Amino acid sequence: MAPLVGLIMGSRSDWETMRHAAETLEALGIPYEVRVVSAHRTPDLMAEYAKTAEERGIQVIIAGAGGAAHLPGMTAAHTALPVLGVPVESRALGGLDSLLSIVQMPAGVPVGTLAIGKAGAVNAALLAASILGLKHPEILKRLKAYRKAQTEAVLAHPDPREE
Ligand code: RP5
Repeated sequence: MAPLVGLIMGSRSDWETMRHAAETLEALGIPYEVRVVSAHRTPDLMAEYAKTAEERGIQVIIAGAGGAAHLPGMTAAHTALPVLGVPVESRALGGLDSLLSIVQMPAGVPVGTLAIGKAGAVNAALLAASILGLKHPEILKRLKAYRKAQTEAVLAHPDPREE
């Protein structure tokens, strides 16, 4: 099936974080493509990717980046598709730099910004599923089943001391 989600990241070094988005998309049966697209190192590729995503059938873009993390915002500047930004934890500042770079978009071009690191990557995939679920009932059904299983897993093990 043609990819519905474009999963992009600024560097191969972001994969350790962004693989959690990929794994969550797979768990929900959502077709996606994955690419390294850097706002700084490959600016022309970034613009081309963002400008052509919609015509290629992509409906949501998840963009992860760290440090001076321009990728989500610059991607959003080139497309009207929803862009979900994942701040990757940086060595120097623990990802606070990434978070502020992504979340503090000036009015006019939004990026839906998630938490720093793994939680943000997982939640970006879940939020993408919610968005896609508006017109893909089978994805909404799988998202509801995922949430139900999560709830049941917590309720089944109420004692934190048990193995
Ligand atoms: C950003 O610079 C990337 O998103 C990455 O998080 C960070 C560091 O990249 P590398 O130097 O590890 O390639 O563009």
